[in-house]
Amino acid sequence: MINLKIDGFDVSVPKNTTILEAAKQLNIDIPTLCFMKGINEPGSCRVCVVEVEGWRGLHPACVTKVSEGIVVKTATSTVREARKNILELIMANHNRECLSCPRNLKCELQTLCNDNGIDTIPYEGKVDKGCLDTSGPIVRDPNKCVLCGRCVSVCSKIQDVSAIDFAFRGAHMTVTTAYEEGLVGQDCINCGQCIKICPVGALQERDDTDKVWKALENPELHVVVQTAPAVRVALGEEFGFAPGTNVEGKMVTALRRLGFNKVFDTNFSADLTIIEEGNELIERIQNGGKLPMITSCSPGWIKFCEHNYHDFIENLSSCKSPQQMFGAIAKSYYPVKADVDPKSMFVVSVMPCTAKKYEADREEMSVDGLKDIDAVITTRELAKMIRQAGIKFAELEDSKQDSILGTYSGAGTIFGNTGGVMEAALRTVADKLTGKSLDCIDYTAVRGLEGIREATVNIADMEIKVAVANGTGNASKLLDKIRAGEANYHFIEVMGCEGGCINGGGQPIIKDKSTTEAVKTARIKGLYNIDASCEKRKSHENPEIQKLYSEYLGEAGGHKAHKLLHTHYTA
Ligand code: HC1
Ligand code: SF4
Repeated sequence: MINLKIDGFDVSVPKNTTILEAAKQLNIDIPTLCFMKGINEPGSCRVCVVEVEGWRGLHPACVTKVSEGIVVKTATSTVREARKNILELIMANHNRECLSCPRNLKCELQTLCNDNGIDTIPYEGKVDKGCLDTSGPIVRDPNKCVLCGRCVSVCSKIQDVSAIDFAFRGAHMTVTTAYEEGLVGQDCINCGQCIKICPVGALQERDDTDKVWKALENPELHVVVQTAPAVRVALGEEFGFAPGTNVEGKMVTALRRLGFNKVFDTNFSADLTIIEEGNELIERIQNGGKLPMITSCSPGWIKFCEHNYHDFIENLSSCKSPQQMFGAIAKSYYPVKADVDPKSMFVVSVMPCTAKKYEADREEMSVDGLKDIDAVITTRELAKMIRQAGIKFAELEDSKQDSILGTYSGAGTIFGNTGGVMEAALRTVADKLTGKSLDCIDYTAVRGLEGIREATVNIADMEIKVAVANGTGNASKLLDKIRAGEANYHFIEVMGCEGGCINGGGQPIIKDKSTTEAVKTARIKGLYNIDASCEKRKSHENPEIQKLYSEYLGEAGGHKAHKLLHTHYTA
């Protein structure tokens, strides 16, 4: 252990610990704009500078390792002056339109400036870094970028995409795409992980709330909404609830108050996905189909596969995602039952995911010329609409989703967690293959936050080998092993974001990034708690799903199901 003193207090930490980490042990929070443990550790912003007695100059705490006996000071007048100066320099080259910035009040730079007494900007010299990139669901504003490099790191190291990088030098340095073209034409998978990690408002999702308001105000339209599994355990964070709190009942009430004709649930169509996907898996296993079958509900993952693992396209399940299945059913079965013209249907999704905006606009995602989904808003955008409508969310009473696309099982709920789609599928596949209703339905081996998890499940005397990957960087590692002949499976679940949809790019911004893992864990627990409390915990036991098949679809994997619920990828 290394012994040192920070701000007059003794602390002992292991060798190779940084001063920043050592200070945390004493509950001293040294500010930084660029540092993200394990992801981005460049020491570039210099906001974390500290003094060390006997050492010349100031030292960035995030990259300076402790040594025996050193005496560190984190808030002397020299340090405070330097920190202020650094922030003033950053602000001199920053678009300071805070009031109209989507990150207003959740901006790390704004907080640092407040905390460090920045009241004027003594320097001039703003350099124009180019236009707003509005080419796709991810909007980039180079004039708000503080060059911390977090987005570059998450995109390359975690997602294995590298759609953005530093370019140019000195005052002209910027984070941009290849040839400075729009993100939409790049390898970008629209996952939005760069938005979540950005300390300022340089990255945000395309705002589709106006589109939804207009539809709600149009008396010619029948506007229905679906909410993804992971939204209900995160939306509350926007209104002061602890991460993981299940605010489903209040969310449904709020959506009714906003004026939606019907409030439905993506959990319903997640159950539907399991019926189709489970059936497809059994068929592939029994009839020598392409294995491993890989889940297809995460649109960031699909785009990643199309760009980088083209040889696995046939492994993808032909099932549309629950978002898209919902839209197809909302514009076919529902209009028949509700006596509504399918052409007057306007289907809105509330998703934790920015890539869902892209998925809804894909050419494949329509039936007979009708788009499955008309507008997608994120959890953050829904919170904004609720605030715009003056709804006091925390005070709302609970209410329940509408029938006939609003009932769900626990299996549909856990889709939002990494491993959840796999577990939901196994619950149904095991019952189908054994012809029994099994009691053992908690497949804990596929739960957790590890990047890749593997298990072998014995069902009806068959050893079914499964794997779960979360974050496209982990998907790369897994698929590379398969390519090299070092691993093989029957069934793989891939989710584009680490942790699954609970950590999607459209979820509430976690302002204190050091709590990210705890927030993810709380949201995951929130969904498993809902699952445990559900009366039905298997997708095939959902009575509304049973009715949909008996009244309308016929057989799982049948002609009608194929037309509405399946697709194929060719890119
Ligand atoms: Fe997801 Fe899915 S789990 S992809 O994360 O399969 O977005 O929550 O809605 O479609 O159900 C997202 C979540 C979501 C789909 C489902
Ligand atoms: Fe990279 Fe995802 Fe951001 Fe695209 S959305 S730039 S893939 S992190």
